[in-house]
Amino acid sequence: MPRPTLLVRSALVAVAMVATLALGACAAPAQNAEVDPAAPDVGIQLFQLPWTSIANECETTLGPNGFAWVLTSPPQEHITRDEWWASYQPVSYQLQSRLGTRDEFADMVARCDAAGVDIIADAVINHMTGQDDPGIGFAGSEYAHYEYPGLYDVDDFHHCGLTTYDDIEDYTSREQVQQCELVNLADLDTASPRVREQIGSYLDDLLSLGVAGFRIDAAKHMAADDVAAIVGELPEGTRIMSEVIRGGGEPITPEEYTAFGEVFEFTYARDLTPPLSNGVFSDPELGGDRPQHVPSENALVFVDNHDTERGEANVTYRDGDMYVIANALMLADDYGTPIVYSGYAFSDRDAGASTEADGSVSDATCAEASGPREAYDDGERTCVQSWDAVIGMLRFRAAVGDAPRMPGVDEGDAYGFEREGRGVVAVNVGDEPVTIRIPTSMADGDYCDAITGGATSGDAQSCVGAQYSVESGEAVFALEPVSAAAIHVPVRQ
Ligand code: LM2
Ligand code: CA
Repeated sequence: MPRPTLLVRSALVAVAMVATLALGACAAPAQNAEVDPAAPDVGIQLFQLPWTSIANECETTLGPNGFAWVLTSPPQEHITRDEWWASYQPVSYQLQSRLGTRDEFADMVARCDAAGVDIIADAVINHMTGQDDPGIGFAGSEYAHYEYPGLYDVDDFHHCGLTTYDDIEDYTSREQVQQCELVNLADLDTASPRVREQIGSYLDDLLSLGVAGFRIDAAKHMAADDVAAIVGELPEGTRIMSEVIRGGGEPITPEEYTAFGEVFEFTYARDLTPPLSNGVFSDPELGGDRPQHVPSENALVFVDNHDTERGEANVTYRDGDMYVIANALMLADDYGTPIVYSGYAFSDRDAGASTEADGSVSDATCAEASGPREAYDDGERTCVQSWDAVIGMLRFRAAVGDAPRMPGVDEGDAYGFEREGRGVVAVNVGDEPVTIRIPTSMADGDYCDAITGGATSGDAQSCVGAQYSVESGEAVFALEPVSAAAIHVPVRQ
């Protein structure tokens, strides 16, 4: 679908070109033929952001800057509690939550679609709330186990003896992982035709509003055959993103869930981030699929998400420039489909997003943000989708397309690699400046740094931020401590 913003952008480009020529700024290297941009593929998880705010983000930031899709928080009616994780305790399949109403959800999908951005809804279908106090909840609603009596695999409820979240990782058998109650949540019997039908009509309802697909929450806790049967009834082309945490010694593997869609590849961040603290980089398996990972076409890769930023993630918004580096390396890579994460600052792991007096989550805008802050107040949005570096790396990705990732160069605490003939990325994770030279078949000449703002026009003629050169087949980057740089061939708007 053509994007309404294209015309506006071309007009801006034309103005910028005239201005640049008038100023006599250096011209782009003539040898580089322009390449057609790769189709946008990068997603953004907008954690606990209300539907009306997401709609605005699509129009102002996500569409114009080339994000392809948004992962929302769960839209289902949920228990009334302040913690963010109330969203993961649904009480019904009505689209009414503290993130917005059904009408607001529908409006968001339509407006994002018009901006060229797909909506992926987080579908909590493994369980309903385990909370049994019918006095709490949205007015006029009942708890699911009252609303849908008989949906549960009652026999499987309490025999596991697991009571805390940490216990999940201690499951040892398939039965425990898939049929036992997850942290006291009422596990649905997803093998039952009636349950499948009920879940299917919920997903159909979301599709009728125009969503492009679903994150399948807690997919690991449902047999792959059950998920396959449920999503197999959905229209062809529905995107399915299963959350299957890869665990050491776990009986359930992400590979079981790739037959019907993509999976979140948790191993990716576990490999990507340790070198950021020890400066010891080594190339992943290049030129194909990676060991210990699902095939690239099935892989969703991320630096962190709402769970890992509260747990295993080595790098989060708190790490400022190092977080930028992690995102830059991910977005420069040729493996998987990246999903960038954008949440809010917290010091209490349970703290929900800021709310209004009526309990609904407050609207927020990211129009002003351009990079990480030194410090955040609790509740402040991180706005990663608006960071210059992230937006610059989306342009880098559009420019490099499917060019292969070349062998990396390691220089002290710096590291970088070329996407053959189209772009080069370099990072310095140490506390000393480093100059790193990376062989490239890009034409000699000067290039604008995508991390610090790119070019004022689509033709890379005048740089907003830093400029780096390619000399005699080497891209040369003089990098300050904890910084990143990325250059690429010009890309058509
Ligand atoms: C997920 N993926 O598989 C979500 O990404 C994750 O955020 C969810 O956990 C989990 N699965 C269930 O959907 C979150 C949160 C938990 C929270 C649950 C349920 O990380 O801490 O558990 O949502 O709201 C909470 C309490 C826990 C309690 C449980 C049941 O933290 O102590 O268990 O509710 O009342 C006694
Ligand atoms: Ca289950």
